[in-house]
Amino acid sequence: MAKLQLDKTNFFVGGIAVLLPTMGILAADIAAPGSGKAFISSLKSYLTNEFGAFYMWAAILSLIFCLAVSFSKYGNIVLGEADEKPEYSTISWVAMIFSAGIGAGILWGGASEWIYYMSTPPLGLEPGTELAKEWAITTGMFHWGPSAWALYSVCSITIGYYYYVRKDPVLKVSESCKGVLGTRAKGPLGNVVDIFIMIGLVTASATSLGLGTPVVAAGISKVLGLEHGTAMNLAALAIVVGLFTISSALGLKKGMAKLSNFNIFLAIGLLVFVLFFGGYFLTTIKSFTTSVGSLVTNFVRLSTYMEPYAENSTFVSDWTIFYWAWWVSYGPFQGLFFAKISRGRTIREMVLGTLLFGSLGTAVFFAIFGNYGIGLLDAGIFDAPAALASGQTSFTVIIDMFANLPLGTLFIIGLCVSAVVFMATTFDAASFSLAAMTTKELPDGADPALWNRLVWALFLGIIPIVINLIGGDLGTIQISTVVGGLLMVVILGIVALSFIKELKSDIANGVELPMRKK
Ligand code: NM2
Repeated sequence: MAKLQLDKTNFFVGGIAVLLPTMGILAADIAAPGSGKAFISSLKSYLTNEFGAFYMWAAILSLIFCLAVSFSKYGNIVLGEADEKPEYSTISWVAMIFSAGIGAGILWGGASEWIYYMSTPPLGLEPGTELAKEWAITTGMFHWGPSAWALYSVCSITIGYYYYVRKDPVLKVSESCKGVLGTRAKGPLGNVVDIFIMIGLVTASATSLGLGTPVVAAGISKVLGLEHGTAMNLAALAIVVGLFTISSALGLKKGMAKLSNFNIFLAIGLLVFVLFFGGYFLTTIKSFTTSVGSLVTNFVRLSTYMEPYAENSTFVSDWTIFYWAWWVSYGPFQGLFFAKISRGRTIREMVLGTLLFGSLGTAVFFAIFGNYGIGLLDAGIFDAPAALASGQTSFTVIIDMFANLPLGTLFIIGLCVSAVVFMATTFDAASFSLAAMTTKELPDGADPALWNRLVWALFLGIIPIVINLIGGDLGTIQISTVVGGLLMVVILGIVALSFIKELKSDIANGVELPMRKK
């Protein structure tokens, strides 16, 4: 096999773009304790305030784009040959979309977001009321709902088109900007796009790790009766990085894939357990029904809600904007994967399947975990909002909440295992993509160099470590994603336009498109 060449520009500029600001913040914080966190929080309010509408429109337009393409006659374009059957059965396709598309974030979000939403609700609702509870579940479903999955799908449409219709496999996502950038996609402009995408991916993964590791750390602390603090967080991070490093060094790619399949069963097991043994089965079913309905009726309101006259509320910037930034940053990476596994499906099936099944799956987490928490609150067993308000972190609150389950300790161990596996597979896939983007020509099916992947794995760990060292909280974790997402929104626009341009030119040139015959 030909020797792989490092793409030096992407590697060094990308690496420096990730390391320099992170280390700068750490150094400033060491020089003047507290300054790192303060800087981050002012940067976050600046960006979410000045560019908030930009993120909001990115989500709205992505969803419109996905629906318009799906319902147009070009939704019938088959990703493959016109008469091709899907490569994977629908069930395994949905499972793959789900296990790739979400991670440890949903374990944290499903279990804890309702507390924030209920205590500081959107739409000027009175905190803690019946209506606030109802909306707490609905809001979670919204932030992990169709607009979110559309931010992934924009990339999978364009990449799928290049891959299967143009038969021009995209290995670096910058190549999916060819329609707009032309041959420049291979020059310095391509490097800029790649580096933006790399920053997005690093920051998005940093958020997944930054939210996932403390859940594991809090779980271990609870089970072993130790104190949950920075040291424990760093230990949990070390476990995840260690697991990932060993498995990549030993070349356990298959092992990782198996682990990730097993994790889907584990996650379903955790959900089923809480649903049936948590004690709030009926409320959960009713709440699921209510909130799905409420999401449908209020979808436009939530999608455009920016609280322009709110005086003290930071709901939209803390949540909606943060979420869109988080999802969009994962977009190219997920889009590539979704396109690859959708061979033999039409664009319509791929997109609507992702939007529908993705949203339903996440909705189930919010309904089940959220209603367990609300149930405990209403029954006077465990007051999660009060625990959070008293200064406890969301991570220990989640663990204390689940400790009330029958076989609570066992459940917490299961939750931690699931979070560790979710994170290790995120590490594996993200470091793989980052290494692929910093390799010049990577033949289809070849793996980038191991050292390159390990360097990126290390970089992925650095942001969460620094956040821990400067005593970061949820807001600190969110910021890197907000920055990364801003760059990605620009790329997403170019990716969507590229698809339109390529399709138009193919139609004008009379190319026979592989359409599914009815
Ligand atoms: N998204 C889906 O940790 C995770 O769950 C990874 C997060 C972008 C919010 C995905």
